[in-house]
Amino acid sequence: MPTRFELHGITFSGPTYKVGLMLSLAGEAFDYVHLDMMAGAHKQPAHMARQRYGQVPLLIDKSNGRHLCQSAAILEYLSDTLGKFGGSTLDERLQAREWLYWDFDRLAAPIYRARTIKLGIRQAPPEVLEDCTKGGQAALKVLDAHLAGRDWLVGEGSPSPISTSMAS
Ligand SMILES: N[C@@H](CCC(=O)N[C@@H](CS)C(=O)NCC(=O)O)C(=O)O
Repeated sequence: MPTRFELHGITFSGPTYKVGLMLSLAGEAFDYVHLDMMAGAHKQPAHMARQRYGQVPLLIDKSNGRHLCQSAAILEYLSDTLGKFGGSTLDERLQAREWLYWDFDRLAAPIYRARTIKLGIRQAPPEVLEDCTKGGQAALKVLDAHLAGRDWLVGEGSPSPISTSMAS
């Protein structure tokens, strides 16, 4: 059966993983296209024309030709169009958005940086690695504290289709 979505990324990319995970949890089959970033494929005109930042992930919605970038914005788009994980009230929706912004500000950034330094993808002095590690640990503590006694960051995890003009 033809799939609606095509995800372009690399396997060790957290943002790519986030989008693939959301598609999987939503039960949406998708095609995955590996981008050879070592060879600079992400900076080639063909990719840049569809992903203005020259990064991964890139998600193509073949049902309407949209090219989507920035993982948090993609998650919101998927939630809007698939009607899943969007929260059942405006407050839940706002809280989910808050966590998405917070994620890239406080959680993902230091953890991804520490990981690329440890993997040797990025060079940095030891104090930078230490700083990133501390930042990541502090953010994980915030997550742990919020999740104490609950299974979901927002809401109770019950199916909560949203109704927007974008929902299909
Ligand atoms: N804020 C972006 C970050 C994407 C990102 O940092 N992607 C990395 C791979 S994990 C990338 O493409 N790096 C290459 C570059 O920035 O030139 C998102 O959430 O999609």
